[in-house]
Amino acid sequence: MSGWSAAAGNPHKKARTSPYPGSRVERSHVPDEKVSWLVEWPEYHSVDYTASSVLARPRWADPQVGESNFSPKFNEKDGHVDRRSRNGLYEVEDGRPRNPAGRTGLMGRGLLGRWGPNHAADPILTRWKRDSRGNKVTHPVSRKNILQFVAIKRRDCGEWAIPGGMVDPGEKISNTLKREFGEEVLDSLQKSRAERQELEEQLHRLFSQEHFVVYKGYVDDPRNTDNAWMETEAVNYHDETGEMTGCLPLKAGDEAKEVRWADIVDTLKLYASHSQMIQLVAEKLGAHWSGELHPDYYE
Ligand code: RP5
Repeated sequence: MSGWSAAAGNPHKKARTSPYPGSRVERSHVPDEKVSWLVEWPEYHSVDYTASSVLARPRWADPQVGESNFSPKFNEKDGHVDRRSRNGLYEVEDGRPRNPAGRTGLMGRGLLGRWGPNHAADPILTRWKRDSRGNKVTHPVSRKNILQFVAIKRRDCGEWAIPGGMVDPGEKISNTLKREFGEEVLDSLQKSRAERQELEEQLHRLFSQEHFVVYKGYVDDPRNTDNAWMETEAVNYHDETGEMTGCLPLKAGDEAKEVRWADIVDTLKLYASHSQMIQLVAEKLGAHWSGELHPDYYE
């Protein structure tokens, strides 16, 4: 399984952007060649920032390192909190885990609750794009069929994204995938008990069909810091005939501004490293991904 990988000479980028999301905090500048911790950089100084919403200790956040009642077991399953990384063992320096993808210009946790990996799950629901007669639409250049996936416009940054979310402590990933999809894409939390039950049955049918794990590991997320980072498991559920998804009542939930079926093309600009995950799905299903259109096509 490929995907984002620092080793492949692809240093994280979004994890070095400023200002830090939801703040005016500027990260210190980290050039590409100094991202890796293996490159010595004695003058490296990163800005220390943890958002007040995290310091207020909601149930999903750890205490500060050094607090007397906090002795996390890094690289282990720590009670219900999974502090293992999908990218292998990570270093811990002065009690703080070190981002396996390298420097970010910011230490502390920013907006992330956990020191070390913060685990998420990303459901990628796909179907073939069809014309009004129900025939699959082919891209004029690549001659391959065009796929669509369910995308949300995130409320926090306005970027289009896969409707993923955080894994609750002790929660099974299969449950997170279904729960997040229901909340973000079908607005399940606002439905009546009867409507919710109907949606759950529909979701159960969709999510229990054959699926494939697209990617597991580090996400180049703009919220990452030197000591806290996002990891995900992205799973593709594909509706080959389009029958199961035809009457899916899409409605944006709390954390989304909009929801829609988006055509999969290489020009998609998506949140974090979501385009790489979507590309893997397109490749796996033999669908269209890239193909420059001749300018005449638009005339
Ligand atoms: C990304 O953040 C993951 O790939 C997932 O889509 C998302 C989870 O965070 P929230 O949407 O819960 O903020 O890194």
